[in-house]
Amino acid sequence: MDHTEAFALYEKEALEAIAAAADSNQLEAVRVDFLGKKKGRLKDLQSLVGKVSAEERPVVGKLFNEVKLRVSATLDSRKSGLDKPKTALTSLDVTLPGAPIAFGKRHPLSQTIEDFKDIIGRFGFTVADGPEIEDEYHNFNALNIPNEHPARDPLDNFYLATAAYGINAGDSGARLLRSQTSTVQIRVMEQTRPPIRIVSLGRVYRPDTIDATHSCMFHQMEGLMVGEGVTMAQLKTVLKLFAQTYLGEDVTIRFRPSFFPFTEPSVEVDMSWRDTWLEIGGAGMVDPNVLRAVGYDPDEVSGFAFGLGIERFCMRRHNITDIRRFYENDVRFLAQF
Ligand code: FA5
Repeated sequence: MDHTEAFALYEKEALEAIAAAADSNQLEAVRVDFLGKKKGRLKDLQSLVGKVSAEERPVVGKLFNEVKLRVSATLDSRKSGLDKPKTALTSLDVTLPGAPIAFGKRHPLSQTIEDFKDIIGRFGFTVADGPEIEDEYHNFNALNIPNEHPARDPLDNFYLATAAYGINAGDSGARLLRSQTSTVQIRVMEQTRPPIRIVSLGRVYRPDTIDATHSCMFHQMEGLMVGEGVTMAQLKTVLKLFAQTYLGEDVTIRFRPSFFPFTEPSVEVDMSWRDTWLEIGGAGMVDPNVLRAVGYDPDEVSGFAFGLGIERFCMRRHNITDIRRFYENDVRFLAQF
């Protein structure tokens, strides 16, 4: 047997023996046998190196070292495997007292959404849902926002590359991330006859400049009530009572005349906070054009609608002065709620 064959045989047998060792005692015996320095198989192998010619010796010596290293590395890794504690199942002592586990918490915005559903549910509103990727008809046209309206400007919206959404031939419409939850008003009215009393809570997207009260993704609660004789006085009552229930009796709500294409008359709603006012939503009486677009007769039914910024309510309730805290995922912040 020449030295190449001897090295190969040694390595093969060593690796087999390492794999076959059932415990660390057996593995130690394998180590002594194959890697022991004083006597054993490694010594025999080393003597082969001494027998080759002076020219061959450097090459054969290198081979010897490589084989030795591979065997000892395999042995070390097997040893650390055997040293590991047994699996949790076999070592679990069920009689030991339990260790306290820190429970996770819902995100403050998720908590607010649940609170909103609970409060507004007591006013008789049920929850409806709608897609975050919208077509232009539901985000604009049906809401009385015509083609030339500045709100449709691509710079003020997140339009999507339509090819990515597999738009069918014949459907040339653009798609965008909805800029308001008012889209759900239309989707609900298309499917339902009055009376209607729904809310829809979810994310909306706008390329707004980010600051302490603005984000490019935020949450709104849309509300819609349609039926015979629905009035602006009811709208104001619902919003005032809702805000006071969530924020406390001390909050003052103010209504400012405003304009939305899909309501007439329209108002902006502000809440008192930190000696000033912060806008919390828009609202108004559903525009007759919107009622007609979904096949309702504005002479028979009227309605009110509102869209509230969920972040801003949550900020006031918990005295959070920067909206960006909600999205930073800092557990030190989140764990407080
Ligand atoms: C609207 O989005 C209308 N759809 C509301 C509406 C619904 C009017 C139904 C009439 C009838 P507005 O753009 O004002 O309106 O947004 C409503 C609320 O969302 C704001 O008052 C504010 O509380 C919140 N909001 C708006 N932009 C941001 C933003 N960038 N970051 C955080 N909150 C925002």
